[in-house]
Amino acid sequence: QPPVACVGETMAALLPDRPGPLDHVETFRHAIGGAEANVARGLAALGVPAAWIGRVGADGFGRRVTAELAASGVDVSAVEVDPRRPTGLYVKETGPGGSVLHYYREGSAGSALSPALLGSPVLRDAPLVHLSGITPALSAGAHALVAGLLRERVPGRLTSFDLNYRPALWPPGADPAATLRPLLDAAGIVLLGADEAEAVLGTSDPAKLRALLPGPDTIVLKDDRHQATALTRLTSETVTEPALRVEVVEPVGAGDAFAAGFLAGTLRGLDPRGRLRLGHLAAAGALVVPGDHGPPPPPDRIAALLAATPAEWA
Ligand code: KDG
Repeated sequence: QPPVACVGETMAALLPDRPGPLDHVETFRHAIGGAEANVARGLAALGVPAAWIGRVGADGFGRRVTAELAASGVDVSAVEVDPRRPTGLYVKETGPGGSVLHYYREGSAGSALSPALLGSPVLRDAPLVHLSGITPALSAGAHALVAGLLRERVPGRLTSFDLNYRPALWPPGADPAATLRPLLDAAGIVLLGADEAEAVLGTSDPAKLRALLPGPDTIVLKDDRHQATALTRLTSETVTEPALRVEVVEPVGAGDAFAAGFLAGTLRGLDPRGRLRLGHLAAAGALVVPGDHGPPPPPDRIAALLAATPAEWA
């Protein structure tokens, strides 16, 4: 079975050992992070073969990215090593208002993604290509790759696009809405948070969103951490499912885990409610840890919760 292809930049991540301003932090844990690779990891944890396709520098951070993804069961056979550019990096700062990611990724190997990748065999055979709104902000070449993948209609191939709006990444003078809207509209499955929808599309009203984005078969609108709604075109059905209540430690990565669960459910042929539930289950695992990736839910718990009545679920 060919792996799902998740395309984007993965960085080294430095996670502080305590909350507070960075100038007071003495010790950081070396981890890795990147939205699309987080999805690949989440898929692999749910038993769905997944590949991460991206670029790293010929440096220790890059070797760490590739080794850690491979150790998580992600196919890294299509990863490119750039001898001239460094691996990107982000440093997380955690405070009472939440987490801020400080990026050190301009001119990184990952930001030099380009349509040269379009011929990659892993991409050609993938049943699903997963992309996000982070990549088009990185460079003109990265934007062209994402646009090319969404435009290219390959029979039997699904595309999914997580809006992942990161205002800090867009250069001054850029128009993120004008760039992102056609990309969202070209995808088969779109995932977006209500706050991001407001910021980029000016609305989080499901009917208005659908009018702005007539293209996707499925739009998944996530309302903060409380619920998610799937708008499916084929059945014109709208299904809303509440999130699981968990003790949140740190939310970064939960959206990616949700996407992994939703996509795994889609590939397994679950109905929209089951897809949303698998998304919430995977997200719950990421919410209870300080890093981007939580422990995968045990398969028996997944099976029980997918079959739960509404009262047992929420
Ligand atoms: O979704 C989590 C990501 O935000 C994090 O892993 C870093 O990819 C990242 C980004 O660009 O923000």
